[in-house]
Amino acid sequence: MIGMFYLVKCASIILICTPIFFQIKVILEDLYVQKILPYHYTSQSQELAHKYDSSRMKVDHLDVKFGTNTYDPDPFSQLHNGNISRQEYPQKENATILMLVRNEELEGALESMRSLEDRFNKEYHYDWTFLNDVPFTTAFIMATTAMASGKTQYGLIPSEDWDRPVWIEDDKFTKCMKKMEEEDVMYGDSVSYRNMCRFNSGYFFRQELLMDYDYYFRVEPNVGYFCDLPYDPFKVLRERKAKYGFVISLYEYENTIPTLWDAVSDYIIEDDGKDVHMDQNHYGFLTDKSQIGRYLPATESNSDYNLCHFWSNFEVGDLNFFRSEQYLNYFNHLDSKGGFYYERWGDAPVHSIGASLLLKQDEIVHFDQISYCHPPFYTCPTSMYARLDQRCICDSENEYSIDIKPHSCLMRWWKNGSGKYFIKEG
Ligand SMILES: Nc1nc2c(ncn2[C@@H]2O[C@H](COP(=O)(O)OP(=O)(O)O)[C@@H](O)[C@H]2O)c(=O)[nH]1
Ligand SMILES: *[C@@H]1O[C@H](CO)[C@@H](O)[C@H](O)[C@H]1NC(C)=O
Ligand SMILES: *[C@@H]1O[C@H](CO)[C@@H](O)[C@H](O)[C@H]1NC(C)=O
Ligand SMILES: *[C@@H]1O[C@H](CO)[C@@H](O)[C@H](O)[C@H]1NC(C)=O
Ligand SMILES: [Mg+2]
Repeated sequence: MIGMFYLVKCASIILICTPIFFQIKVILEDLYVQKILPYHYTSQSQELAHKYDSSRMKVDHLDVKFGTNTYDPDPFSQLHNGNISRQEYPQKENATILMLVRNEELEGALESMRSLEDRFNKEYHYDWTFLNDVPFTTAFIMATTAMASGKTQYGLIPSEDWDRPVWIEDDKFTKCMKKMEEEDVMYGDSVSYRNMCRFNSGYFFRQELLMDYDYYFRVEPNVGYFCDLPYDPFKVLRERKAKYGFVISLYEYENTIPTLWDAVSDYIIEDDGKDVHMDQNHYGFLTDKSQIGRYLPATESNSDYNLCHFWSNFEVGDLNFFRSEQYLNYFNHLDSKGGFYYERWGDAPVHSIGASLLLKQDEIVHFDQISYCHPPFYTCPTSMYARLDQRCICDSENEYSIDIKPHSCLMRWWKNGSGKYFIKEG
């Protein structure tokens, strides 16, 4: 009976990429903690489990890698003599993997890390940078450092880069948020989600820890990579002189951004051709609404914007682009309208519109052979040989495989963006 439930649950979960381990853990906790074992057992073992934390949980042991599971209360004592050097990959780019994450998402963070390490980073040892609006716990730091093949660093986001600015009016904000909640807007009732979106739109690239790098690779907790990466995406950007790379493109929910396009149009008029060069950019990708094959745009929009955006939970980008005066002007213009709070503007449309307006066409790339999953959607190479060659674990014909589904903007990218080509073939 339990086995049956477990199997059914796993089978449905495998389709998307929510870590199976997490599901199992929840089920086990349910069974053992709440239903079978009396409470005092768990509290006793909790106590025991944490008895030696003060000597074990030390951040200064961080350059040590665990080789085995160990019960030694001080597993570092013999190892920690300061000479554990990791092999450097010869052609490493000036880049870091970047995760904004909450302490309570540790397991999801590890799941994502394990996947990216296996599929890519174990060969390269790129640094991992973690950002948080509250201090990371020692447990978080230790576990993520043990999972990383590269250096890890942890940054605390200053309040002025994260929290609601004082010029957002309290009453108006509360009223707008309430309205969005009533209208069932996705994350419409969340203040922290708004902070996160504004941070990702205008502040992540200003964090001190990122000043030392040219490129970043954004990773979220609970994502996965279904195939070996066939190339170093940082190197692809550098060699092509590109500034932004994506894998999935979708239509945005218009009710999160009712006036975003007004703000953008305003910005374009004000810019007056200084930074926005219509003859070289991807304005057509943002505005074309024609039928593609059998498909009209999946969502009707009330402005010229067709709602297409790069799904920004995956991004590989050039930090210098975001740090540029051009992008900052664009961001400041949008920010001044208050839509990050009075509405619920996401960083995905903000990055996508910014990149599409300010970058030249060949400065944005679609990473065609990177198989990526953020529930509920994923991409998977359609070529069987690519799937074998890259040890893929995905089905390109499944309903969640998004590339050529009606709610994907990829076909529109092929038509009105940079066209269709294969990165490996140049
Ligand atoms: N530190 C921190 N990270 C957050 C917060 N809210 C969201 N995030 C991170 O921001 C990213 C996007 O959040 P997520 O919940 O995945 O949103 P979704 O993918 O749009 O459903 C993830 O990397 C989260 O870990 C927050 O309040 N604090
Ligand atoms: C660390 O190991 C390397 C290579 O084995 C050696 O060349 C180096 O001298 C060692 N450094 C220390 C501080 O022991
Ligand atoms: C890496 O990038 C940063 C930011 O652009 C720059 O300051 C630094 O000099 C670069 N490092 C190397 C080794 O090129
Ligand atoms: C999109 O591409 C098609 C085909 O090349 C072209 O006819 C159309 O004008 C483009 N749309 C925009 C808005 O640029
Ligand atoms: Mg997410």
